[in-house]
Amino acid sequence: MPERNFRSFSGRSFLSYTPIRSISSGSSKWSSLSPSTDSTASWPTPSKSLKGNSRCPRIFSVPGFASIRQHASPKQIAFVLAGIAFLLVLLLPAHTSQRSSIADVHSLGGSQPIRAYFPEDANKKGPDPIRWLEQNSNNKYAVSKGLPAPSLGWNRRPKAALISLVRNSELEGIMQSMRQLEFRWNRKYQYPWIFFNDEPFTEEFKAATKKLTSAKCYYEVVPKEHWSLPDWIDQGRFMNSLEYLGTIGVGKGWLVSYHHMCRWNSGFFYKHPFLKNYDFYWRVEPDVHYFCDIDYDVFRFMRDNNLNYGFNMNILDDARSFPSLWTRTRNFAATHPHLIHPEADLGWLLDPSNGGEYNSCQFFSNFEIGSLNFWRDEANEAYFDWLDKAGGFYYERFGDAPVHTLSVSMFLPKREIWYFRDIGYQHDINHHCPPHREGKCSCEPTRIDENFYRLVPSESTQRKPSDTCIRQFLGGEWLKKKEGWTMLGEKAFGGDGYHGYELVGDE
Ligand SMILES: Nc1nc2c(ncn2[C@@H]2O[C@H](COP(=O)(O)OP(=O)(O)OP(=O)(O)O)[C@@H](O)[C@H]2O)c(=O)[nH]1
Ligand SMILES: [Mg+2]
Repeated sequence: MPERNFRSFSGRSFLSYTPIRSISSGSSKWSSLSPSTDSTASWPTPSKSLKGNSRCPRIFSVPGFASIRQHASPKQIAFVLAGIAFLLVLLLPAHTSQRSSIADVHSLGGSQPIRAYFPEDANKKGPDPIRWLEQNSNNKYAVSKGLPAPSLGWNRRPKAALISLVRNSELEGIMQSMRQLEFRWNRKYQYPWIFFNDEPFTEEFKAATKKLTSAKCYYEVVPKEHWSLPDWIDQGRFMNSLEYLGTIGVGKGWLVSYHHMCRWNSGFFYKHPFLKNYDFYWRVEPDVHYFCDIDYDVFRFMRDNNLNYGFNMNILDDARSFPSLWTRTRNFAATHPHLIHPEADLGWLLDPSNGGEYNSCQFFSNFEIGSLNFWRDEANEAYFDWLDKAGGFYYERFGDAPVHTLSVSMFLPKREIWYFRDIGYQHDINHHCPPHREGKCSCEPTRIDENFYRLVPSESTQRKPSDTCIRQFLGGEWLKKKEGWTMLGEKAFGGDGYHGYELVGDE
């Protein structure tokens, strides 16, 4: 029996001050720094220095410095002091929360982070994200007004940004998303916003978005070669598929721009030259909602815990948009076994009741917090190229959500994927609201299985897997059914067949 993969928080405050230790200036430590040449001739005597000689600052009159002064020139001492100051800057924690007016107690309350089940020994490897949350969900790294967090040193801020692909015409929508994310999180952390567009942003767009944040905003145009039909695509065949996807009603599949967008989000956004020096991103779409206060630095969380991908909804996609995706992925895996991560777990994406085919589960990628370096890695690049050369972004409607999901699952171990259950979020008809975050969210908590098949049209004959996507991903106890329950029995009484679980998800 696997252990439960979640832990509860106690109600105590995790706020802790780290006193800065004083640095010893004992002469014995300094003697090794003494210069071999005698430079005392150009240096004032101790008696003079005590009287405050202008060439000898008062600090040097501290006992112990006298002997240093005899052996070191002012230049050398200044050099050493500058070195110490530099080290102090590096070692100082890069946060200013204690001076901030923001609540300084950890605020997860009864909220329980859930980790996917993976073997116990893998669990022991590396850092513990749950402990990290216990210690840092008090706005610890919040940036105080007028005091930007230092970006040097071991504790430096991650190079990270909020990124959004958006049209000029979606200004109202992106303003709505920004207002909520700024209020819930970024006003405290002030990560920059980077907006991308396939054409230049208007002055109106720039002025209106800048007004909503005190963080920096950047406006970037997508290079033409990242947003146009590649030369290996047969235009006639593409036009036919647009018509076909339109006829059968696959979401926006008839729009040329939609195909460019899915391809860009799958394999190009992380190649944009402006992102070259960034390591992490949070993807934001227009017209989405963020319901809950987020009281920790999500980018530090990702970095400090070696996490490479974060999601908050894991749901079924409409399988008609990618008929050949699984066959092509399977062929890729078979021909590139060396690129598959040794601890990768694709099991949760395969449907045993359907010959081990892809079950169409996907991380709903309009919400994504991830590592740019993961996408830039050789394995993902080879996979994207494989799909791209096959034309799947144009002859079908390969979405960035299933493509990202398959990539993440092939090239990362599960312990590097994080379920941001605590971040309440809505994209159109799908919404997620965490339980037990009383006073922190403006939404009604949802079931863990809430959005499972909402993207699949009700008339669709698409086969649904026997367990919901999020439970297949989490595994372990999340799959256990109540004794005596059967799917058929539940359906006979009008249920949808997904209410037999022992763990309801509001624990
Ligand atoms: N600049 C630009 N952005 C686009 C274009 N097409 C889509 N986007 C952006 O890409 C993201 C996804 O596009 P959506 O049309 O919302 O696609 P979706 O989320 O699958 O569809 P909905 O469920 O209708 O929201 C959004 O941030 C859009 O603003 C385009 O042609 N140009
Ligand atoms: Mg959208």
